[in-house]
Amino acid sequence: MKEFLPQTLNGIMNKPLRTLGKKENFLGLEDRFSSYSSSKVVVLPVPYEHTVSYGGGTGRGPRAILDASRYVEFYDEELETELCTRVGIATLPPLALGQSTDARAMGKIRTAAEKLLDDGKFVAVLGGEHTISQATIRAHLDRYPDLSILHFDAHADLRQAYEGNRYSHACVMARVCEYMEPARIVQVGIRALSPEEAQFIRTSGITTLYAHQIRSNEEWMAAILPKLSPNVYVTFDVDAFDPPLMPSTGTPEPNGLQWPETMRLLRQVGEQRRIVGFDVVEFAPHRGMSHPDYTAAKLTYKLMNYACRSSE
Ligand SMILES: [Mn+2]
Repeated sequence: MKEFLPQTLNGIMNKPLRTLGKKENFLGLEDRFSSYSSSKVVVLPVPYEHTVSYGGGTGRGPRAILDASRYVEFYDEELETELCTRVGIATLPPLALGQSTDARAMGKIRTAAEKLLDDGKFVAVLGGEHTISQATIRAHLDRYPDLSILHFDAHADLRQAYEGNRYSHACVMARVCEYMEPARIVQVGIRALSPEEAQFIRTSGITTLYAHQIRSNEEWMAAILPKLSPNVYVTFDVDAFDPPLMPSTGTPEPNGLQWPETMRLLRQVGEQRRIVGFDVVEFAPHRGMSHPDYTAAKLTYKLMNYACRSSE
């Protein structure tokens, strides 16, 4: 397989990096809280949509999350902090991938994430389809060699190929397993997979908490932290959530995660490990239905809050 290699920055990102203003950026922040140089957190929108298998629309995901985010309160009552004015959150324009797909697109996404990490930023990626995570995880692994992955999803995403494409969103964790040991991956909320994927889970050393196990064991969370290394990347497919909470995704599956238990887990990980980066992917907004947009925006800000707590 042709590996996705870093690409040159020319044409992918403007230099110096342009950021979105108050009317377009995450949370609707004034310049002094959202300039690139003064911000610790950088939002990288990646509207990549190429291998839809059921419902489409993930290409519109980042814009809808940014639009909804202006209604999210700056203050987090649980952590008693106003993160955005304290550390700064810059939002980049959507990554310009042109007609690039598959390996070439992944190379560009990896390069963009590496550039932000080189600048000392905390990278928050907004998808786009899940495919993109293989590139952003790779960039973080290069920076944090002990990296482990906390993967929220309804699907195992461990197929070798789907509809003939190894870069399908249904294959993203199989691609990740080609460059890091499966034992460093913890999957949560899984409830749709093939027999081959189930067999891989039994034999590879990956940790998978199926939705039915979560529902039958109140202590399910205790199995997760021991599997995570000090530095953790969170990849969050929004279809991990229960469809009434998150209907705006291409392949909604019943029996999903609820909001309070998900926040409890993320808070624990933020307190006991260091969350070094994350992505929120597979969000596909429905016109005329706003609550999922807001939920995705709130999830993004909560992830930032829990992550920045761990870096203090
Ligand atoms: Mn999924």
